[in-house]
Amino acid sequence: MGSMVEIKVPDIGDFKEVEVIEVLVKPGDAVTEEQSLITVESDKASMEIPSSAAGTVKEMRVKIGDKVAEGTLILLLDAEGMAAGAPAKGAAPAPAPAPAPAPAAAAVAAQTITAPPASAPAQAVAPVMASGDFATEMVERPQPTGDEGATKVHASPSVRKFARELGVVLGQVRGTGPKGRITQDDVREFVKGALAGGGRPAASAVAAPGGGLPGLLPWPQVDFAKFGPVERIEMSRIKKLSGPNLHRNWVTIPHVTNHEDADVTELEAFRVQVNKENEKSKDAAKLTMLAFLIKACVATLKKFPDFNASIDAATGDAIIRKNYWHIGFAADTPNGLVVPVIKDADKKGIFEIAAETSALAAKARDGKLSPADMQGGTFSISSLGGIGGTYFTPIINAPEVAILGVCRSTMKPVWDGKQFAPRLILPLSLSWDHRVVDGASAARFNAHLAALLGDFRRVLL
Ligand code: CAO
Repeated sequence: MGSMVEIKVPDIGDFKEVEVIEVLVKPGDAVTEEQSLITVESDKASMEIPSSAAGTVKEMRVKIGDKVAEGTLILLLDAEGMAAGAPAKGAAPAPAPAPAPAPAAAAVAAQTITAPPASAPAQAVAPVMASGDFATEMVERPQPTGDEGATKVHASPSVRKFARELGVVLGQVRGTGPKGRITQDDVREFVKGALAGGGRPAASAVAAPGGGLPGLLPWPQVDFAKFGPVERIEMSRIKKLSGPNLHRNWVTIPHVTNHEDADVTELEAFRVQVNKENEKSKDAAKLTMLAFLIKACVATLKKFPDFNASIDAATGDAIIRKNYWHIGFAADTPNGLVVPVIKDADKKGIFEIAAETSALAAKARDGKLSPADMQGGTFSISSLGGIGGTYFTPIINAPEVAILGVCRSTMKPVWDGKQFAPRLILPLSLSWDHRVVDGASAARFNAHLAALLGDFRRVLL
């Protein structure tokens, strides 16, 4: 048996009095911590207010159309696993008395909990995590997310997320909520209608490649079984989540990829030698090329800060440079691609980075990465060096603006001015967002990175 807690509107920044436009739960519903409870809207933005505790909704204290402000009681929650009086996560340090409790609530030990502040910036994260694992997501209207097709639509973050999960282009859905707002039921009805046929091919209902873009043909509907035996394999959860994110990034970011060769002859010899020296040591992690690459990328990003940046999603007209260097690396797992992040790579040594990448890669393969392991990246590296290949064009991991693809180093004859000498050449491929950087800076970035890898002492300069 839990205790009764009050969930209130947290500090919502500049929004003094906002209207409740959606109530996402009802009495009797079980809610998890951080699950969205209501959507509020000002004249500029809509925002979901999450729960700061898990439990069962006992009583709603707001309805659609109510005006709320910081401190307004949203609902009473029969919280799970909390002794009465124990502070919940996100609780105000000194619980204030519940304002005018309803008789039913007054009978129990009411406890005030303020939902976590909604001011933390919503951030798209690594592919598998993108599309809304954040409880609170600010949506400026009109918001050019690209998932609406050509039409501006009016929908809350949870409805947008729901539509994205189903691959529905919101621009094609008719909203029946207040002021034409699209509700979850509208999306559901749209999908039902599309699946039932209704004279409309299902492919036009879902965001098949090019969905919502004018002039593009619907995705071909082919009965493959007519031509031979087939097998249908459900995509893994990771693939289902990462696919739409990769698709959005590939379609919406003007990618360009610059290729470069780095001469890593000395660096590889050094790496092999250190690993040999530490062969018998239990403490020293095995040094990997990836760890050196992460360190060299941080040094290069410091010199070219626009590559360690994001477009200001709220306005679209500013670049946010990040003064921290969290480097994501693509990890291949049996279930698909994930991108764990080495936080503060600038502050870590190469042994530490090597140990951390191998621990995170192992965690990824076991499917045990936590959302925190994959958040906050500022730049990514996708290394296929252990597998092979020459060059490729990696897809930028939005909202980052660049990604480095690395292939397998091979011995090549390189002209040294007098003769061809055998050198170990590492192929680098940098994809970058042409809205933020340009080809000249990308070429300089690559040249600098290659120079650092060619003589790693330069990283210290
Ligand atoms: N050139 C030549 N050899 C390389 C190399 C390179 N660029 N990079 C790694 N290798 C070698 C390593 O030295 C190692 O050899 P030894 O065992 O003899 O020392 C071997 O290849 C295996 O390395 P690894 O790939 O297991 O380890 P890593 O630290 O280099 O990479 C990780 C770790 C997580 C990046 C890797 O396991 C992985 O998942 N790579 C795939 C990433 C991916 O899928 N990207 C595509 C994204 S787009 O779909």
